[in-house]
Amino acid sequence: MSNHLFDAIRHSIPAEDAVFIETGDNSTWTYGDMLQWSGRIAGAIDTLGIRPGDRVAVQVEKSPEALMLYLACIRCGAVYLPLNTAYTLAELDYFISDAEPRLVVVTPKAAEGIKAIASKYGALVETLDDHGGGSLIDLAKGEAPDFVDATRAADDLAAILYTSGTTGRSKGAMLTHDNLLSNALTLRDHWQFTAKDRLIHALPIFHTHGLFVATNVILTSGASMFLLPKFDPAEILSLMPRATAMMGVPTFYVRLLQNEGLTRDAVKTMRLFISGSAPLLADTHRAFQERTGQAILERYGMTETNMNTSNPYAGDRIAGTVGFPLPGVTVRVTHPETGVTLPADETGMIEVKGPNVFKGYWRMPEKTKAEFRDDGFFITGDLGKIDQRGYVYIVGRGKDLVISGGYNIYPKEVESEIDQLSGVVESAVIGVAHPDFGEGVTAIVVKKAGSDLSEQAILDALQNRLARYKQPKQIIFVEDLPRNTMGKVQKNVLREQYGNLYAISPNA
Ligand code: MLC
Ligand code: AMP
Repeated sequence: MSNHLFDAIRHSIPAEDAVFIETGDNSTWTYGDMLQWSGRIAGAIDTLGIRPGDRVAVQVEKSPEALMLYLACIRCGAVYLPLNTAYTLAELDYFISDAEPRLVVVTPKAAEGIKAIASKYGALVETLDDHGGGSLIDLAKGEAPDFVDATRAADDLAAILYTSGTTGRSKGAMLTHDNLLSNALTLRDHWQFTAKDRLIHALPIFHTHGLFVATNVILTSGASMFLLPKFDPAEILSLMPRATAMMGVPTFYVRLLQNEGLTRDAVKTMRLFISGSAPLLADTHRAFQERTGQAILERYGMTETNMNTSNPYAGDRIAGTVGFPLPGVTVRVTHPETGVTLPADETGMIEVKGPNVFKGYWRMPEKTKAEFRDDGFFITGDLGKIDQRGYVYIVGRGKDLVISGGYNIYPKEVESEIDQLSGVVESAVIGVAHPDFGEGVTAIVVKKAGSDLSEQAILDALQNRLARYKQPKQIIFVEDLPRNTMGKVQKNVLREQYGNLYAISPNA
């Protein structure tokens, strides 16, 4: 009997009284607490009748208990399905209808709205609040701490994470126990994490970065982390003298640089700053190194593949590159149409193969097939090149995607919502360079003749339809959208035209 991922986590525990989590308000969770509470919650889930392979959808605030719920799902064999706390009810309806979870765990304030949706699909609803209370925890308190883990093989599903689709609705990326474990072990070794490390964890825990990269690396190292509810530069700077590492999106580094407290002295216990999820500007990399003496280590990954490449731990961390393929991962650059592998320094489609690559999209065999080559390589949709030394560069995107503060937004989804409004002929949503978020979602809208639709009216209409981070930072009205001879909207022309909309500050 073995549980592929959780057995490895157990095996990495240095001692039951070793610290796993410290929160901003100084409460401490040991590894023994982790075993007990993930066990009790696993027991509660099991008592509710959830069986291995059933999905458990979770939309809760970040807390130690929320991480225990993730681990509980792994232990009882349920498939963990985390959802962004910013999603509106309209967005949640789709995820619940598509994934058909047996159980949905939400905050008490969201419970009423969710119950109406969950009942349509026969799902149970339990709650977990921001302070570690709620109906699920009440059930867990009545359970024994020594849950017997469900047997799960390497290829069994551990999680489904939804990623937005370039066309139509979001797709659920199916991640197996071994996708998560193999990547965590590779990263642990590559970045030299040990039980002595203490990570600053200020990322959300509903995405690959905060949930798998950060949490699983800490668990498989037997290390500890400061689990912070959100990114707050002052709090992070005050914790830094007790920490050794931080993982963040580029916006973290841009905002830290705006703080005078970021000095060489402030980071003297820190051995590693990691950035990913969006491009880190070479200027930010240089400014950070000048200020702190430390070179940010940039890596590249995605929901479907976990982490693919990383700059070296020892060796040149080159600004503007995402480093080398990780051990066990093969990366190639191909001609986007023919699939033929291109020589060094030529730009094409980045393709990836390895134990990190997901099993496919949930109930979408055709979409899965379309994104894999016959020899098993996954087509990432990112355009890049590999130089003579083997460093990988991401130079653009073959997919129409905006990345804002590390969150992905598919323009098509925003355009569909805007185009439905009366008074709108059509719209084009683009990402425009933004000093804080990297890219700012921007909508270019053509109104019907005589319509008095305003920017505010459009934003108001989107309020309950789209998560806040997907909503345009600016809306621009135009007479026509630029089109090529095939009639396709030329987004590159729009990106150029509005490139200076959010003036970039010199140190951004
Ligand atoms: C918040 N807002 C955003 C936003 N985050 N708008 C656009 N893009 C974002 N990312 C909105 C808020 O709703 C608010 O709206 C306004 O912007 C300002 O909010 P804020 O208080 O400044 O935002 P904050 O809470 O500080 O969040 C910013 C952030 C956060 C960058 C810290 O977005 C974040 O933690 N991002 C990390 C995302 C992440 O983990 N990505 C990993 C994906 S996995 P208003 O108007 O109401 O005030 C992946 C694979 C891989 O990509 O390789 O890792
Ligand atoms: P997601 O679907 O949220 O997992 O986002 C994955 C996408 O984020 C990738 O396909 C890339 O486009 C982008 N990404 C992740 N890391 C980096 C990076 N270091 N540099 C540039 N883009 C990145």
